[in-house]
Amino acid sequence: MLKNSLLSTFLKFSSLSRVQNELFFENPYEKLKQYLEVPLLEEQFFLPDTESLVAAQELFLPNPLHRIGFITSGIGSEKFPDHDIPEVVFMGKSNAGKSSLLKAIFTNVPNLRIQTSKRPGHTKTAKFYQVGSKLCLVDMPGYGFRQPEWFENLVHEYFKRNNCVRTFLLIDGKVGFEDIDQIALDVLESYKVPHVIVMTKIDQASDSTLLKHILQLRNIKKSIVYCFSQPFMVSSHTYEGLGHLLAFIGHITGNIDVKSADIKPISS
Ligand SMILES: Nc1nc2c(ncn2[C@@H]2O[C@H](COP(=O)(O)OP(=O)(O)O)[C@@H](O)[C@H]2O)c(=O)[nH]1
Ligand SMILES: [Mg+2]
Repeated sequence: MLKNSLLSTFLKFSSLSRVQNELFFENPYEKLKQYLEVPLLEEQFFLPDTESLVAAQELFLPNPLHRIGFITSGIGSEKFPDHDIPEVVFMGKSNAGKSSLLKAIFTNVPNLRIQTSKRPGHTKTAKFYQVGSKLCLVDMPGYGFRQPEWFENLVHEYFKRNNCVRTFLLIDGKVGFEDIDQIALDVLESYKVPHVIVMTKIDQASDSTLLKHILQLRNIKKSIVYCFSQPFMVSSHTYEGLGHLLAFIGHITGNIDVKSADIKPISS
């Protein structure tokens, strides 16, 4: 089977053999394709090869020369790091799964604790995590229910800096895209920040629900300019789809050259 051959290729490539889970390498679109006679996406632009998936996994493995960890948190620019490392930021409704995604990404980093919560509104500040000197991931408070009163100002202050190369807008795969997410998209469009939609919790949604929500996104994307046309799908619990997402992050931050990708890394 494809996933077994991917797994053995990974073991051959990697000196670290720290496989989180074979689902890490899976492309969640594959299992949904079988239900449709027309392509699910007009085109799938981002299809990393195995080498890129392996490189993506290794980018998020720490070593003495590549420290991965928390740097700082804050609600205003005086607390934001003063560096010129490319940043990607995770935004989304409270409870969409932002902190869980960070936790999954950093699963191989010992002693890095990321708080997740069943209670919406747990994250109150922007939290910055460095991946060596290669890139920085930012966990934002959620919008919507129990949104902190300083949220809008925080977003404004954050985007005033020029570090952000891409915003990941997380949508709960069981819930789909809601009116409040449209407001968030409009805000990102107004800041002219490139963004991409990530469907989370795909382990909890049935295939038909996921299909419905992916197709729903097709209509939304017609009216926007800065959104990458391919949504990602991921589970932070099973790691399904995580490899593709990490390869994308590696690519857009100029750290992994994914040959087939029809998007420009920041270095170009
Ligand atoms: N089954 C499942 N649950 C998830 C996933 N991601 C997040 N959750 C759960 O959703 C809740 C909210 O997650 P959290 O990451 O704190 O959301 P945040 O408010 O966006 O940071 C927690 O109970 C998580 O365990 C996922 O991929 N699969
Ligand atoms: Mg959170």
